[in-house]
Amino acid sequence: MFKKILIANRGEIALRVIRTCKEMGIKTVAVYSTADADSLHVRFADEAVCIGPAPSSESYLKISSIIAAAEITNADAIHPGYGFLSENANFSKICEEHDIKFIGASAEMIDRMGDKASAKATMIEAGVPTVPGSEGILETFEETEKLAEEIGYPVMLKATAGGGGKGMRAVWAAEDLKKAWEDARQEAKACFGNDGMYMEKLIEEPRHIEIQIVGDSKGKACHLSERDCSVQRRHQKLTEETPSPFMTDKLRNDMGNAAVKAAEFIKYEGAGTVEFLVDKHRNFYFMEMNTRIQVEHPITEEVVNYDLIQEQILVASGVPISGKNYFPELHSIECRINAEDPYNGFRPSPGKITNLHIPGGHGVRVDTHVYSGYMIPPNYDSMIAKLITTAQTREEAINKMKRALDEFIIEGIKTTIPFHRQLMDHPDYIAGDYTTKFMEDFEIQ
Ligand code: MV4
Repeated sequence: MFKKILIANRGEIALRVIRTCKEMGIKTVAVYSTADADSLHVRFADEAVCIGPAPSSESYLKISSIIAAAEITNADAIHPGYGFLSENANFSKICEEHDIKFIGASAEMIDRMGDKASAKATMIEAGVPTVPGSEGILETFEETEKLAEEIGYPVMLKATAGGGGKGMRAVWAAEDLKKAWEDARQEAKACFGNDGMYMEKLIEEPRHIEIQIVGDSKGKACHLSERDCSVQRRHQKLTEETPSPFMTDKLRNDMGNAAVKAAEFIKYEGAGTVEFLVDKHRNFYFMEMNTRIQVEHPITEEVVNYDLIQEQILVASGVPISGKNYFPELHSIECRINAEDPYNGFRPSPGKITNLHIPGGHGVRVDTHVYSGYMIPPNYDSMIAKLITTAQTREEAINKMKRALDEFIIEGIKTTIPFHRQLMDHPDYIAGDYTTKFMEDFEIQ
């Protein structure tokens, strides 16, 4: 087992990893930028190393500084959290070259799943349902035009180096294809330096339902059921829940088994998430595979009573998984509390938290790194807390979420609390009747 783990991240996920390490008797090393000198992950880690100034590119993304911190503290593993270097194949490779265990996917796996067209080709080989479309990258516009006619409009053009909606265009009619093709390639080139595009039949008003999986070093994988992440604004998840209100036992088994088949086919090691698009007929199609722990992992932990960070560390140290699958015994909802103003286009609202009261009570979990007097730096992601409520039924979990949101006091900055509070009163949300289109029609009062 590892003696000392360096957490190459900040904020709530750094605290989350430190907590589990302490419970496992593993020493921890925090890395921090000068903007995070007063952060709680610095305070609660056994050791802390300043790795540079505020800008991420000079600190949390600076591979040489992080490796140096691991060397001088003699850390035998690095947990990357999510975001930052968590899906950076080069970082995974450099850790391996320095004999530091990267608690995440191998460089080869990150590359294979990071390239969306190659991920899709892999899933087709594995026999996982995928959206009908091109076999790999589209070489010319003529080929694209011909294939769109064969598939039938509407179609979706997607960047192979993309993800999270960048370099993606929905095309509803033939006359719009040329411009969409050029715009998407230009955007992909600008964002990823790779304008490789592929095409799929457009799935109208899909749900985003993802399956948590864990694979071990013996080639075995299991699933821990689903998370419904359909409530998103500009590809930013706002709230997630498990079980999905759209799920049936059959669909859960079919999706869970497909995700396990995918993980075992690629011999996936560690915690991962297989994202699916689900249409209104409950057909599901592979969308993407994430090779990291996700922001929303706590709702899964709450309903199957399982520490996913501990599992990541155990699997990385070679401990085999039990192999059984996990099914929700409860209902859990997560609301992402961001330092953003929902009444002004969700624009960031950094600054000092002058007063803070964190909700509690039965079935309430708050994963956060903020404290009263904390200065939210403008350099990083705007999420400051995750409010998670868990109960026997969805109705009770929603009720508990309303009570907890009303109790959550954060003064000195704007937050998305008012948005979440209104969401919990929205009839379509309460009915579980929402897709990825939901936020397009949501008007905050
Ligand atoms: C799609 C789709 C409809 N049809 N693919 C969005 C980002 C990336 N995860 C893929 N996405 C989509 N791919 C086909 N063939 C609709 C989306 C989509 C979406 C998917 C999940 C969650 C939110 C979304 C918001 C807009 C579009």
